[in-house]
Amino acid sequence: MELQRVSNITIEKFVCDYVKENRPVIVVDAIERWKSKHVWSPEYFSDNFGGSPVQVYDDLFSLQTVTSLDQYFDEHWYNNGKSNKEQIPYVRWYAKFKPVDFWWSDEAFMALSPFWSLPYFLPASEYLLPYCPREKTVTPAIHAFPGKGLFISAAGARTRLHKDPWASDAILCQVFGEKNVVMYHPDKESGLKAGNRVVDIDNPDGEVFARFHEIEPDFIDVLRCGEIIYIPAGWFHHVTSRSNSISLTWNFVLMSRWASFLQYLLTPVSEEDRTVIKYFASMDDSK
Ligand SMILES: O=C(O)CCC(=O)C(=O)O
Repeated sequence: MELQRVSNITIEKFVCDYVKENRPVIVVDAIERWKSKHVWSPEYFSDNFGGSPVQVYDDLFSLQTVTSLDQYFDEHWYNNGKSNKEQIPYVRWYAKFKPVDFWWSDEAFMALSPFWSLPYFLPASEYLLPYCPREKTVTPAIHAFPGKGLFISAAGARTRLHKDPWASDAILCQVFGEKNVVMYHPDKESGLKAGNRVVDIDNPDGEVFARFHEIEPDFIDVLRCGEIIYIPAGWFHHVTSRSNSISLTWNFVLMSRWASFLQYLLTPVSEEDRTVIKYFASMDDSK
């Protein structure tokens, strides 16, 4: 089943029909309002950030190495699938989300900030993560958000099935290329997870995930260039780059989601996740 696609949706309707209902959706007409097509290209990225060190991951969230963006482009992007690697590396170039020095993408985000803005259907205020009370406003184009990053991937690179941390929702803006997206409702977690392992849907281990073949995805779709997908908390998603691809992404928790966020905080939260939550729990304009 394909995801619902909407356009010209008000913030109120988006929050009421999708955030509160925990329902994924694709918004087709937000990126076109940015009027900044020229910056979302490998040429622009190479000219402006080619020498920058970027974080290169495996097909989940294990950091493999740090290289320059141009080196990633040369080895994987312009190689047209000639790389023999079974697993195509993936640049997840995150902005700072915890208080440690690292090769974050904050400078690149600062340079890109004139060219995009908070998508028109998202609230500018009343967030728990990053903390933003009613009298202030926040935008991922400028401010820190958990999981905010530039995702740069060669054709075939994938992000294996997972659900996002911090009981947070995610936004994925497809600014270059296309991605296949497969999604499973949070209720299906028991058949998709075994301990800390999540099934690899492209290559399921039948012994560990014995019930997996009985579980149907709720959505299978293609996220096209110019589209934005909203991934609500708890939804499992598996994303594969159909072509070379650039996406902008970030996570958030709206105040309207306080009950599920509180419930999550009452579960055993890992030290790593706790550090991130603490980092975003106060609104500090220097971030
Ligand atoms: O685009 C991808 O490869 C994965 C995106 C994702 O998992 C997310 O936004 O949470």
